[in-house]
Amino acid sequence: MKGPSEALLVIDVQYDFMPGGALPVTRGDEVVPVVNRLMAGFEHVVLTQDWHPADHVSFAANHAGRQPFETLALPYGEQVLWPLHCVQGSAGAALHADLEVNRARLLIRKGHRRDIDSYSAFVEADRKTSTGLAGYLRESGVRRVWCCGLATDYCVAWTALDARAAGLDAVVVDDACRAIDLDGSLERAWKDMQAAGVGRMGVEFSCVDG
Ligand code: VGL
Ligand code: ZN
Repeated sequence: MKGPSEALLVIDVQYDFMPGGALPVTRGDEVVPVVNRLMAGFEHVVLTQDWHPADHVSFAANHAGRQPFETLALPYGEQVLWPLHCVQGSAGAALHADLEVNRARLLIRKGHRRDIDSYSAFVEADRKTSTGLAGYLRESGVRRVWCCGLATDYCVAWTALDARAAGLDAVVVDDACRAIDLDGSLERAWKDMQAAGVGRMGVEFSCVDG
């Protein structure tokens, strides 16, 4: 069992990211049993939930003439425009029913401000607004986070990079994630994570005690 200085961050295991969802991640459903198995090895589990208002700035439908997967220049930088997804309270925003949510101590909802997207569980896309997660983990004595869930190249990668920026050790459990992979985004994400000192591990090794 991983002890009090380690936390598992389970990112966005929600129906809209599953096959058939609004922003489907290929084979995204396959992570559910893997994540459950990982969770069993951690006393400290944190979940995140992408949680947007219907008029959110990241939705292509809220910008006249714009299509999903185009990019748009916003005051805080370039934003990918997404299909409507994870709207607060919708069925698609719900966490997967088979995910063992009762193991979690904390659930962080992100992307809830209309004008700012948030891939990262730590800092929103303006790179200024904090979710409070770094402070929570610090006050809880956590020094290393293990990241899994959806999607590898967006919310998982940004979370792992921000964990490093917050002074935490970070590991991504590769086979407990699936990617969107838009225009080479997956390869870029791994390069950035490697450069930032994010570890990459398989679930078998991650389940080994210590
Ligand atoms: C995500 C795109 C938009 C994710 C969330 O969870 O990776 N990606 N919102
Ligand atoms: Zn989103």
